[in-house]
Amino acid sequence: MKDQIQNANHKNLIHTDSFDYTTNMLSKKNVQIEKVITQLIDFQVAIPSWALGAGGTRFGRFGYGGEPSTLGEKIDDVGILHALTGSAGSISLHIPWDIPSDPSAIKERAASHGIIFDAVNSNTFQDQKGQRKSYKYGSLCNEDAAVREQAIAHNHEVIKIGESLGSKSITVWLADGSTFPGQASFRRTLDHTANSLKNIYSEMPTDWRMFIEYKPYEPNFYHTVIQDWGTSLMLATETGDRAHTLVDLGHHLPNTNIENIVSTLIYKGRLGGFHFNDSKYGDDDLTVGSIKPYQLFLIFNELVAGMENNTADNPPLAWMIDASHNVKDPLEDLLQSLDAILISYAQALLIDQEKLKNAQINHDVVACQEILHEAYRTDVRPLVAEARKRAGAAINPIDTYRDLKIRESLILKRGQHSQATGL
Ligand code: PSV
Ligand code: MN
Repeated sequence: MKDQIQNANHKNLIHTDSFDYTTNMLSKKNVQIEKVITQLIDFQVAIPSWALGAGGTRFGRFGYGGEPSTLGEKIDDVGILHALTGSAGSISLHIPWDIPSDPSAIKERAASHGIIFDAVNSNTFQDQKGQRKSYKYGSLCNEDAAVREQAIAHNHEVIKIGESLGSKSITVWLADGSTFPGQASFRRTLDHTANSLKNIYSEMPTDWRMFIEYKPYEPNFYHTVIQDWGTSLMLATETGDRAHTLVDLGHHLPNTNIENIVSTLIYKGRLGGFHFNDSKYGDDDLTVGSIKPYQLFLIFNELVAGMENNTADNPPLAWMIDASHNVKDPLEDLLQSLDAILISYAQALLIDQEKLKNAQINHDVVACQEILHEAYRTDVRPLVAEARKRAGAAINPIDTYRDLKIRESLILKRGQHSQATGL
């Protein structure tokens, strides 16, 4: 595949000209282009094992031919994404959807694509076949100690599976909460959750980190135990030094200032990672950058500035895409998301942080806005393409994916009706 990608790159007649133009223009503005390109090459985003098949809504699911039906095939698909972009170098597994039956064989298969294992995700939001206790009324928060113990044991098991693959973190997302007023005690469910998280943490290897994800509603519609970043931060702080808040872009009420949250969490050294997606209304899980690209840019501005002024020693961030839906080829969709992430990151890297700081100190509001727009309105796509090219990946991943007829060959190999595990 590497050779085919290089052949496709040779046929691209526009890239060199547009890269030359961009380099010329940006170097006159004192941008350190080589530094930006290196940062883009180094930026790696994890692909979730559950986004490789067609997603669905609660009303239906429309399959896409050639979906991966085993964990090995999912890893091969991430391999395709990584070969085309150079920036999808890890996979994040959801357990029990993707339990490896032979961890060392799976590890080897991933290594053959240059892929490592990112955070493992536990699942106590669904009941599994043969499960002793039900999570219908919550898991780590449940009033019944036996349910909590089962959910804690599952998280310990997930950590063990992660260890066998070389993962270094666990992401805990809880659906726990209540759907009607009065159904549950806010205080007791929070208390049970705090104790359960501490228990999970106590058995985590010392070089592991725990990411605590928050979400305001869904599947519960009245109250969610970890409803917002404040609750997540409070729990992370109580749980231990290696517990952090995870921000999923779709897990906010409309118009929430997510960039402000990001900045505050880095300021406190407690931002663990990110789930990228986009949304119009709720947790829509749409392609990154498809609805609010300016918001994504503003978030990256805070990430870049925050990590450059990392006074609270925030550890390196874990990046993951958490999006899937019904109407696009899932691999093309992920290619679009990866591109959108790198474009926003590149734009944020162009912001003259020193100039912005001075304008802020001088209360020059117009200049502040102009500085941001100067970066946001720059067409950075040639820089992102150059980073991919230098990483041995495709200048234009989607065109190359289509030219190489990758979906067609996956359908030939796996059939029209193969179905990926997951939601
Ligand atoms: C929940 O909405 C979430 O964002 C969590 O990260 C889950 O693990 C993931 O989606 C998959 O359902
Ligand atoms: Mn998520």
